Amino acid sequence: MTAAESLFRKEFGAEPAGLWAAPGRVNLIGEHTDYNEGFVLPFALPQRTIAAVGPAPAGEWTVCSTFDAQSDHPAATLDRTEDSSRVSFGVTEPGEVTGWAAYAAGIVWALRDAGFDVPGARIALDSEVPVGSGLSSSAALESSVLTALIDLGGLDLPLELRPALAQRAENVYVGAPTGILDQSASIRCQAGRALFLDCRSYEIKQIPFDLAAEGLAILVINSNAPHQHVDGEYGARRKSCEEAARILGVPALRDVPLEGLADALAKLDDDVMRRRVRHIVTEDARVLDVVATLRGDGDVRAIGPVLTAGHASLRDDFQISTDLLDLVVDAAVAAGAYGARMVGGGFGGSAIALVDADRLDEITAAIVRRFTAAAPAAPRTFVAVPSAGAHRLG
Ligand code: GAF
Repeated sequence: MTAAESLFRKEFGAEPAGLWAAPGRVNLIGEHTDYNEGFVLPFALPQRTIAAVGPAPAGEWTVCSTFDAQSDHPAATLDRTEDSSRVSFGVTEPGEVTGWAAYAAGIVWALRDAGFDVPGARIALDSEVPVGSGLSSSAALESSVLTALIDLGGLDLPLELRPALAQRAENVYVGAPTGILDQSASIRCQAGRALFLDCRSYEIKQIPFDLAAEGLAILVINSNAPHQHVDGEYGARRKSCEEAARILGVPALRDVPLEGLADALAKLDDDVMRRRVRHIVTEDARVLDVVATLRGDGDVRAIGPVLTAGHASLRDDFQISTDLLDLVVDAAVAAGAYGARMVGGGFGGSAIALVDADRLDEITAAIVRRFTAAAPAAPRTFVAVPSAGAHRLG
């Protein structure tokens, strides 16, 4: 029995009507390009949030979880604890429910705001996605609740429209100005594939991504430094990109082609803004480059240097890496990884490394050695296997 199911029984003294799961994600390449209407290439993790859900009277929702509720900003500091915490709410407006429960209340709000008759529900949540690790624990929570409420209420919301609704919950209800990457990954990814998403049209292509068949693996290294958007750095990056697009006279930075980069940079006075633009324009090109390699007949290992170049761009131009993430990337490449980069929003969280499967232990040990010489605790590491998006378990 899952922890979510046991929690449901304990809290509500009944059996849930069903179980729904939604995964965290790794973004192979395409960081901060989502809110610039560009390209991303995530895949879903086997780690997921599980929601055990049962009916409740109309207009009543109760959520309980194995998360710790003491948090000003749940995305940053949500954590697993022994104790559950429980929050009940009726029809609310953005901001009324805070802490981790805001993600669930935000989904109820966004569904209702879109005109859906959302069924009352009791929801017990447990998550395997490491929190604050840049692996999208908040989107996993949102997507598990969204999928459960849609199924429970028989709501007619096609898969392709779900990520934008979950993003709205996060932007408007929770108040985090994030893009659509994480919710798209959690909802639309498929096992054995990476999701190539155009963040303007929401058009997707499922790209076969079977690394094991190539003798390769993606190692995830969690730096244990919770990534945080609280200090406004994420919002500041977003503003700078939007301001640059306005000055350049384009709808979004996605509209600056790589060949037009030098001209665009020449039109910007501010050095910081030039760096932000250079990252976004080159990052979109890197996504297309990696997709072309994965879809071609060539060697998948060729994506390695593109990943490492993406890290350099996040470090030097977008300026969102940390010393520990830089150290992880350097150590991985020095130990023989084909490429490595930090993933997610930045300022902490995780990095990934593309390695030969038969050198996994050796390369992991080398990274851990370098890391522990510089940090108080060892990083948490695991191999990321491209897994399924949100679905009903039973
Ligand atoms: C965070 C955000 F939630 C995403 O929308 C995306 O911008 C990502 O940072 C950076 O690529 O995960």
